[in-house]
Amino acid sequence: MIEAEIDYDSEINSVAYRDVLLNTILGLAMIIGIVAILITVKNKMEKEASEPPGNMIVHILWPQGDTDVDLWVDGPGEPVPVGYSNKGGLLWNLLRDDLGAQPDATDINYEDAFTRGIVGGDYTVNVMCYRCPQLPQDVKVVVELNTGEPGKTEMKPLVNTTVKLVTDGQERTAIRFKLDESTKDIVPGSKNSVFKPLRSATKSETPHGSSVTPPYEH
Ligand SMILES: [Ca+2]
Repeated sequence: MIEAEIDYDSEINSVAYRDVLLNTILGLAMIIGIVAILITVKNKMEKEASEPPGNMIVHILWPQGDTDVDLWVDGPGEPVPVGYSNKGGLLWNLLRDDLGAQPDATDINYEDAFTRGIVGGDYTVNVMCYRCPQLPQDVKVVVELNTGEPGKTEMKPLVNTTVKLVTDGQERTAIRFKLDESTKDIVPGSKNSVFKPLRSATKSETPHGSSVTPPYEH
């Protein structure tokens, strides 16, 4: 009886084909998995980037140039007004102190401050010419409130005004108002700009650029 001749070449080719196919499928699965992870991370980062880091938000913006304007804010329960020498309070945080054209990634001059939570009570927003070689300086002041549920952003505009600073060292009150915690809005008739000094109310009179690290902040 003659045994059937085994086709070893065909067997080897078949095994090699299965290996290649398996590796290809595994490779594709890995690529799909990595792409899915990257898309998830990207969406998470975009979501986090679009959410403001607080509830009440104050932006000040002044013209390009080597001019150092400061934002000062005060609110209910804040023991000491928040500004460049006291960046973190109980209610407010100043995000950064813009020094003008000194070490800066962009030509834009702006400062922002944020509250943690929506707290009813009296608020004050001041601007000050710390170093203004060019005068006058028109400082745009915008106040917004994020009223969205946690994780959602729903911005409500509260104030949009411009303050003219005419002398070096001048501090002016841009806006004062009372916030109603239940309506999440300004109490009608409470807006005014009667001057209330904030910088002089701080315990520290740290001069700009003198004592705080990193060196580009003060
Ligand atoms: Ca400043």
